[in-house]
Amino acid sequence: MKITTNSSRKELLRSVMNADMSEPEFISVLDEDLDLLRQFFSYYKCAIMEIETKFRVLNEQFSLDGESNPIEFIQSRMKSYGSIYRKISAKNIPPKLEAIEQEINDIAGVRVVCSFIQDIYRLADCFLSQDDIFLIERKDYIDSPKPNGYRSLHLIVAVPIFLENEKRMVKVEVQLRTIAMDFWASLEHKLRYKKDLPQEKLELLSGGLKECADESARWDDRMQEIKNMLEE
Ligand code: 0O2
Repeated sequence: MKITTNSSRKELLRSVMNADMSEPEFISVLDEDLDLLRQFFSYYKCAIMEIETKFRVLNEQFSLDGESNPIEFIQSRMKSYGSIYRKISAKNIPPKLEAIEQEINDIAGVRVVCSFIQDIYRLADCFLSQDDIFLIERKDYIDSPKPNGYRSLHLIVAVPIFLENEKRMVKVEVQLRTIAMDFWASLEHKLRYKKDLPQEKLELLSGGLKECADESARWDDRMQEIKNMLEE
C-alpha cells in the first residue's frame, strides 16, 4: 500500500485511531527504506536490554544486602507503529525517522514494578547515579498524580549502546511504579478505549476510577508504614 496524499494519510489516521498499523503501512507513511526502519527500531531494542539489565543487577545487589528484592517484575515494550503514528499526527511531527527519534521519547519503554514506594525512589536514585545514564526528563506523577489519579515515576533517559563500529545514545522511557499503581493503570488503560459512552456515564466512570486511584494510594502508604514499623 502506498500512501502519499494528505487525504489518504488522514484516512489512515482515522483507521488506526483504535487499531495498530502493519509494517508496510508504517513504511508507506514514512516513505523510508525498510532496512533503515528495522535498524532504527533495533537500536531501541538494544537500549531496552541495557536498561533491563541495569535494574536486574540492582535488584540482585539489594537482595545480597539482606533486603527483600525491591522489584516485583519488569515489563518492556516497543511503542507500536499505530501509537507512534497517532503521536506524530497529534503533535504535528514530520513523519520522518530523524524527527521521530528527536521528538518521541517513549519508543522504547521499560516498566519496573516495585513492592513499596520507597523502593521506587531508591532504585531511581541508584539508576540515575550510574555514569552512563543521562537524565533527560523526570516526571513524578507519584508526588503530583495526574488529575485522573494516574501515579508513576517517569524517567526519560539516554543510554549508550555499543555497536560494531559506533556508540549510539538511545532514549528510553522508564516507568517505576508499585503493584497497586500498576494494577490501577492497567485496568484504566483497558477502560480508556471505551470512549463511545454518553458524557454522563463517562463522568461517573472517571469519578469511580479516581476513587480507586485514591484508595490504592492509601494502600501503598499503609503498606509502606507497616514495612517501616517491621524494620524499626
Ligand atoms: P503506551 O501504550 O504506553 O505507548 P510526552 O511523551 O511528554 O509528550 P505523554 O506521552 O503524555 O507526553 O507522556 P506521559 O504523560 O509521561 O505518559 C507516557 C506514558 O505513561 C503513556 O504512554 C502510558 O504508558 C503512561 N500513562 C500516562 N498517563 C496515563 C494514564 O492516565 N493512564 C494510564 N493507564 N497510563 C498513563 P502512552 O503513549 O499513552 O501509551
